[in-house]
Amino acid sequence: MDFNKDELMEYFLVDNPDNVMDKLLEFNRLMMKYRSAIREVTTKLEVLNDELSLYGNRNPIEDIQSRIKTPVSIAEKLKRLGKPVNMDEIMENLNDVAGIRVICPFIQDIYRVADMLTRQDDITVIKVKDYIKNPKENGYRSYHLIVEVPVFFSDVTQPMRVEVQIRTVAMNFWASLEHQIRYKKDIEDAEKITKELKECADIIAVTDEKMQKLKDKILGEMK
Ligand code: 0O2
Repeated sequence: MDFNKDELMEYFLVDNPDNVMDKLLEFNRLMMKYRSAIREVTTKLEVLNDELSLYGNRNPIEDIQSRIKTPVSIAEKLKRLGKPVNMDEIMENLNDVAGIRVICPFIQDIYRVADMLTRQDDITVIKVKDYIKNPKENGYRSYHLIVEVPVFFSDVTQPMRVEVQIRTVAMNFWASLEHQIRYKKDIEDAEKITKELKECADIIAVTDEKMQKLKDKILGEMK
């Protein structure tokens, strides 16, 4: 991607060349806060995984990945929302600056982990999108939560928002490949490709259901 100087200044939230350093420091501080929020939520998930693995002899969480949105994506999303690009607008309008992806073996694990996380006293649920019960038109399946978690800094306790996407290994397989080849891209023969990707998503969903049933049969529903 090529950016001119004005775009670069805007993307890094610098509104005046005289305060570049101040703005960069402020931006870094905000990103540090989001990274801290990721750590808080990740630790909660790791604790749940450790505890549940003691009872069930298997891990309900296979992997936890996280990322902070890049400055360019932050600025582009604010622009898409018709908002000015500055720090206050980030905190106010963006729910996914801090993102955590939780990969579970089975569909049941997703709801168990989501339920146990959201029942914790210091977690506030801001939004839930169940793209498993209500898949997107293109076949995308995943359970999305926006949560707020208090983070304790030296001088203040701040509620920070984190997007948590929870999905099975199979859903993640589809979403990762679809993201690489299709999501948000203009492509030729889009209709046929969209149909084929949807077919793959549906096959994967049936497989997930079957694997869940096999697991219940062999290990029991509570494990
Ligand atoms: P990236 O590049 O992954 O960061 P909202 O602001 O919550 O009302 P939004 O942001 O559209 O609306 O939320 P939604 O629908 O919950 O989607 C958020 C994220 O889910 C996306 O982030 C993707 O990571 C993922 N996602 C949603 N739909 C699809 C899809 O069809 N395919 C794939 N592969 N991923 C999807 P970003 O920021 O759009 O993208």
